[in-house]
Amino acid sequence: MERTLAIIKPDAVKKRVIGKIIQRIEDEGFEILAMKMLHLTKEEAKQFYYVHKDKPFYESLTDFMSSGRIVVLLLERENAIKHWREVMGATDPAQAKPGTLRRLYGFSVERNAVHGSDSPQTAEWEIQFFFK
Ligand code: DAT
Ligand code: MG
Repeated sequence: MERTLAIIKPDAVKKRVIGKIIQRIEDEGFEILAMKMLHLTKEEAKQFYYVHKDKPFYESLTDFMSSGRIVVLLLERENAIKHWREVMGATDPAQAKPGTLRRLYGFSVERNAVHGSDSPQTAEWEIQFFFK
């Protein structure tokens, strides 16, 4: 069993697809171990995305991530990290495979509906960030 961190981003919350995304999470065999809704401050968004601090999209991304409520979920499943990234699809919704969450609900490479950890180390850090 492996754990990963998922986020339903502000665009998906505004679009009222929280329920559809959570249904998909359960249908894909994930156990939801913890879940909460919160509104990140700009500072918190900057901390969470610190790895991207030198990227040109850092300011815009952290503005977006602090622009509204999000839902954070601690998920468990076999191969959770890789499987959740497959269910999300590619970062850019236009490149994501049909049926993936980003293809279904994402709007742009920045407003792409959902987040998922990308490695066991990142997952551990991100889970600690939200669920101490
Ligand atoms: P992922 O979320 O697929 O792990 P990432 O870690 O490379 O992608 O980037 C984190 C987030 O930053 C991504 O979900 C959306 C935003 N982002 C990435 N590349 C971007 C770009 N070229 N322009 C604008 N936002 C971008
Ligand atoms: Mg990433």
